[in-house]
Amino acid sequence: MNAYAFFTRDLAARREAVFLETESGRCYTYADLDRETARVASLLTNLGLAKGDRVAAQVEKSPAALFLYLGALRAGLAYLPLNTAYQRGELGYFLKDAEPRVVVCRPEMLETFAALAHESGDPKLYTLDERGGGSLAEAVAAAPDRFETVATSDADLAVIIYTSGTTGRSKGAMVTHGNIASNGEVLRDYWRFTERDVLLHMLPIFHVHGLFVAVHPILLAGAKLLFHAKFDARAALAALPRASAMMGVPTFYVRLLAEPGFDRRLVAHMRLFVSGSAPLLLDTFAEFQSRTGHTILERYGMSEAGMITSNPYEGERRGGTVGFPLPGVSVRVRDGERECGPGEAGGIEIRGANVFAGYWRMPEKTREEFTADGWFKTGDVGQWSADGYLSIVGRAKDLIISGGYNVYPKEIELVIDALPGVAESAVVGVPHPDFGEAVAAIVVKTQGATIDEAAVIAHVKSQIANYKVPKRVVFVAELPRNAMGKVRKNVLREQVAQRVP
Ligand code: MLC
Ligand code: AMP
Repeated sequence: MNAYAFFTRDLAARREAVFLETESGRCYTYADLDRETARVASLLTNLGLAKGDRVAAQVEKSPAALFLYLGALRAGLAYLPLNTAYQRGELGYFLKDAEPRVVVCRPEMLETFAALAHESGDPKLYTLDERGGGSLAEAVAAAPDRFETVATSDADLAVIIYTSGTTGRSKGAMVTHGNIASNGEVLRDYWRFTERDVLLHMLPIFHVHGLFVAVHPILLAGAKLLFHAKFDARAALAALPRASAMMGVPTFYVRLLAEPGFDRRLVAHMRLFVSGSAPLLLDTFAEFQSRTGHTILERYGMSEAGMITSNPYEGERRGGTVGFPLPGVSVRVRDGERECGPGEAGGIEIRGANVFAGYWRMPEKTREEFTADGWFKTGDVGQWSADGYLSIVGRAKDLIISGGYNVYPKEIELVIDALPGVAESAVVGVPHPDFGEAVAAIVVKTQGATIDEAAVIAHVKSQIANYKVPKRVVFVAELPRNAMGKVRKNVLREQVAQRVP
């Protein structure tokens, strides 16, 4: 079934209910949702796009941006959300790889996309600004507001999400209608969303946390979103009295706790706080509990699989763990071919209707990431407790998670190494009070080179997304290596940790 049709199957009964309210108080009902997504779907279909064709968007968060996603879903097209921090080089790769037929961008990026379009199959370009204006808005406004939702099967492609790779090359995770429909329903039930809920939505909508987890259960429940363009602790304090639930990355909770006004009284009426995308530190978990009386519910997920495990709604929410496998999701922890017992660390492998269909145009890579018996290897290292709670104790993949965004060291190292005066570099993640982990670079200069920290930072900043830019650059005479010649990143991490931030 088409996931949009599934999410909105009870829409007729709640047309006048509010689906989304913006920061400025503008409300969109479920009837508006129906009309706006119909317009988007009509426009895209009338352009000649058909099932499986890609629609890419690099736009600011706005109701129109959300309707673009849901309209594409409704038309059976594959939506390709792009982080607004991505720069030209990153975007060029995604467009070439995914070959979208339509690209929607911010007005100020039109020239960049026009230049890239020539090398990537000449997609039709539209603009959309943060207020919902632009050429897309004009075209959508003129399109018919009725649309018969395109029938799709569970296996049909709904979204492609690019995740960085260990080699520096990004992979497009192919997420299907069946994946998002099943995961959305499981989360609505597990976290008990009903039409009485109001979710404070401050996450970006170009990754699965803000786009799927914080939207699909709301649609299914007929609940309401308080839809803010971005996270801001003060704005959250002002909005929380009207909310019943909130979702965020750990940095949101760290920043809320830094606000003196964030106390028990302000959130006494709240039903649920959910954290994910990165590890929630035990300190944050405990401080939140003592300050507010609420226990944050931590869950674990990834682009390739939506949500995988969750702490319970009722029962003990245990800090430092990500809870139990969600209904319909199988999780095993293995050391090689052997299943690990409680207390033993191993690779987390998963199976279920939530698991994606593979990497876009990378059959080899897809095969490598699945076991012979069909389980997806997450690349995370986990451990069971005796009573069945899963903890994430490490990552097999060489990944840094900063403020909930993933950064692969290899990608940054390649950029730094290209700078004249750099002989080689190593990038590691180090503890950071706000972002959990921060990117740090260790650089070896070529003989006689005069580059400094500012030069390296400026160079990286000019090439790739800002959250990937090292917060600190340290110069060393040589990189520590093991007997195999591999850089000993653990050693570097310890050496650099004291010097950040
Ligand atoms: C911003 N900056 C960051 C950063 N975010 N640096 C490191 N890590 C980050 N996450 C830097 C910018 O480069 C900029 O630097 C400066 O901070 C200010 O930028 P900003 O945009 O004003 O920052 P701010 O609004 O404070 O953003 C911080 C944040 C944001 C935590 C609110 O990063 C955020 O919304 N993160 C959520 C990420 C997310 O949704 N992840 C879900 C992935 S899905 P300069 O030098 O340029 O000024 C997933 C699966 C799952 O993981 O399980 O959910
Ligand atoms: P992404 O590829 O952006 O979807 O990020 C997915 C990765 O985020 C997972 O593979 C984990 O490494 C990490 N992650 C998500 N949730 C948690 C969590 N609660 N605790 C620790 N790591 C998490």
